This record gives sequence, structure tokens and C-alpha cells, in this order.
Amino acid sequence: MNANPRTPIDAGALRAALPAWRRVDVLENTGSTNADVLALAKEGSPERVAVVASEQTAGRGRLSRSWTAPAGSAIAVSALFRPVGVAPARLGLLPLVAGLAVVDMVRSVAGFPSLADGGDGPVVGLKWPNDVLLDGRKLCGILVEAESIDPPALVVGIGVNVDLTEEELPVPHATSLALAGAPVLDRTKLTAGLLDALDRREAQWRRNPVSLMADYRANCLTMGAEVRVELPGGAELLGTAVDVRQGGELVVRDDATGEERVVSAGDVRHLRARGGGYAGDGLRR
Ligand code: BT5
Repeated sequence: MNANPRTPIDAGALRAALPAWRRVDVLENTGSTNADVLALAKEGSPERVAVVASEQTAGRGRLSRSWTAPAGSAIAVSALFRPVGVAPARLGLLPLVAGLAVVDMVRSVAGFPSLADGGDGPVVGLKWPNDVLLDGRKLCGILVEAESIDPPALVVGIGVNVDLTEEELPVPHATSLALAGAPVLDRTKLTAGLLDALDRREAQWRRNPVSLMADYRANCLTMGAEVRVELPGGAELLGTAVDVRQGGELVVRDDATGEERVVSAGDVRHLRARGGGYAGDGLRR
């Protein structure tokens, strides 16, 4: 356990650990790291630049929601990618790529080495499409915003809860690495591991999307789970998630009809996850 987990991020050590990144700005506080990197993109910045902040005063979630964490308690990072050559229809997979990178970091740096499927250790994995769950609670939020689509200039924003206490959690179904008992809470090491994983997964996505999606499926807790999907427009689908397609869509076997339905957008709840555990909104330990 880190004796003082809210020490500042060591910018020099972070940059030294990330030779694949052209530029990494480390800020004490900012409005939103996504807004900062969108501005860099607009100025014509090359890709693989990142902004990291210890505190955000206007952190953005999806659909105009906000993202909050006490100063120094979390990772807030945004990164610019220009995936030239990737078809516009496939750009929507980037949030899944980012989710997988967070899982990599949680396993390789935070100290939860394996998917303890149904075992005693914390279960880490993805709820389709890109929520990273730790013991069924939300550890991280991902927001991808486009400065342009053609040519593509995409900002990947990631917020990871590092050492928030139970009282500091903004919502009850959230969690932090510390609450799950992670042995490593050093934000310099965690941020370096996250940007390194993001660099590798994004490159894998461009070069070998088939292997990337195979890795995604292997880390997706929704696969095989009984789910309730709230579809856009308000309809509901109850069934078993049987696959994630190459384009990122979820395939659900409908309980009512036995038919397989392809879901490209919707809010998923895990009713019963693989290994008998539960994963989804509202769960508390
Ligand atoms: C997300 O939105 O999950 C995407 C959040 C992305 C945040 C990163 S931080 C770095 C970068 N810079 C930014 O400005 N944004 C990105 P969404 O699925 O809409 O979830 C938002 C909801 O999650 C809120 O309405 C709250 O209910 C909840 N929430 C807020 N802060 C949270 C936290 N720290 N942990 C867990 N849940 C949180």
C-alpha cells in the first residue's frame, strides 16, 4: 500500500516511461482534459500526445453528464489519435479499445493479475461496451470525442478512480482501486501503465482488429451473462449475451423467442454474470 497515495504525479518519471508518446502534459488542475486535447487537435497537433490532470473542474461524461473525483484521487487522462486508414464505420470501436487498455493496466500495474472468474480475488473485466468493472462496480469512465471524422482526429478520455474512499464515491455503484484492495496506488506508475497499454491496444486495433476483438471478448464479462438491455426508444430485451461481433455489436439470445438479436446501442445490465457473480448498476459489497 502506498504510504501517501495522493502525492503528485511525477511528470519526469511519467515521460521517461513513455517513449512512444510524443508529448505528455501533466497539469495540477484543468477544466477537462478532453477539452484540452481537443484544442491541441484543432491546432494541428500530431497524434500520441496526452494531457494528464490531478483535478478536473468540468470533467465530462457522455450525454452532457459530468465526471467528478476529489483532487489527486484519480487518473484523468486524454490522448489524441489520428487513425488514418481506419474506415469511419470502424472508428466506433475506439472506446472498446480504451476499455481493454484499462483492464490491461489494472492487471499488469495495479496488481490484480488474473480474471479471478468466480474466485475470491476481485473480478476485473468489461461490461459491454466499455465500462470497466471491478467486483461489479464501475472503476472507470471513457469518453471518446471526435475533432474530425475524415480525416480522423479522435480524443480518448479516461478517468480511473484510484484511491477514493467509500464516502468520496460520486455514485454508490462506483468503486476505486483502493476500495478493491489494489496493492499499487501510485498514480505515476498507474498512468504510465495506462498510456502504455493504450498505445499498444490502439496499434493492435489498426494492424490486427481480429486479434483485438478476440482479446476484447476474452475480457468482456457480458459474454455469457444473462442481461437486460434497455434499447434506444425504450424497449427492453431479456436474454443471454452470446457474442460480440467484429463491429462491436452485442449478440443477445432473446429469452422470449430464442432468436439471436444484434444490439448496436443500448444500456446493459448484468442479471447474472459468468461465474455466478453479479455485475451491474446498483451493486454494493
Ligand atoms: C463516462 O460517462 O463514464 C465517461 C467519463 C469520462 C471521464 C474522463 S476523465 C478524463 C477525460 N476528460 C473528461 O472531461 N472526461 C474524460 P457516463 O457513462 O456518462 O457516466 C457519467 C456518470 O457517471 C455521472 O452521471 C455519474 O453518475 C457517474 N460518475 C461521475 N463521476 C464518477 C466517478 N468518478 N466514478 C464513477 N462514476 C462516476
